[in-house]
Amino acid sequence: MITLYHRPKTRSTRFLFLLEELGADYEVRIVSTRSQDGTGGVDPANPHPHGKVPAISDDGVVVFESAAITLYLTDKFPLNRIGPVTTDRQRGEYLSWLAYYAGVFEPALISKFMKVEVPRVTAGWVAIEEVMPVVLARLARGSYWLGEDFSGLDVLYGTTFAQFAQSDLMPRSPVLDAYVKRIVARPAFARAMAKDKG
Ligand SMILES: N[C@@H](CCC(=O)N[C@@H](CS)C(=O)NCC(=O)O)C(=O)O
Repeated sequence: MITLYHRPKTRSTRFLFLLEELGADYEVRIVSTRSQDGTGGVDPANPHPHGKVPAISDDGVVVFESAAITLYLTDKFPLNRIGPVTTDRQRGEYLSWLAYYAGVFEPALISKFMKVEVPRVTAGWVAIEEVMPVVLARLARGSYWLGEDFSGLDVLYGTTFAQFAQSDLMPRSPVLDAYVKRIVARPAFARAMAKDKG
């Protein structure tokens, strides 16, 4: 049985979405985390090394970090075909964009949010202004990140764009708007949102 360590309306919400997409058997354990306003605290029940969410435990096997959890879960439920398996030609693409999410995309977004200039060569990531043309070219190729098949990448990127596409962190883009519409129209997304409310 998979346990999702979760705090509503955080990065762990997207794993309600992925677990619903996968049709997985899972339980949700609500934990406290530190909040920006100084309230809250690390929950001793949470196995994440920094007391963050998300984390999952699968019969005692702990996985943390959104990209790792995505890969773990889509590998665990290969029949649902929500992530290319090791023998699939798209596997390399899948791994690359999962790592890009954690190592380039999110740092770029957070740098912009925090108004921190990205030093072009010394940082391992680039500014969001350099990321978004790559992302938009990618999304213009098909309905989802990997083409016509929904994947774990759409859980990560799709939920982030659902939150930020209308913010001043992002360029206005019909391609992005159409992508977000497709993501939030998925029945599993609606189920996840209902569960997130409790
Ligand atoms: N890189 C992590 C980020 C996780 C993260 O920062 N989660 C926030 C909630 S959205 C959190 O738990 N913050 C509380 C804290 O930092 O103690 C991931 O993608 O899984």
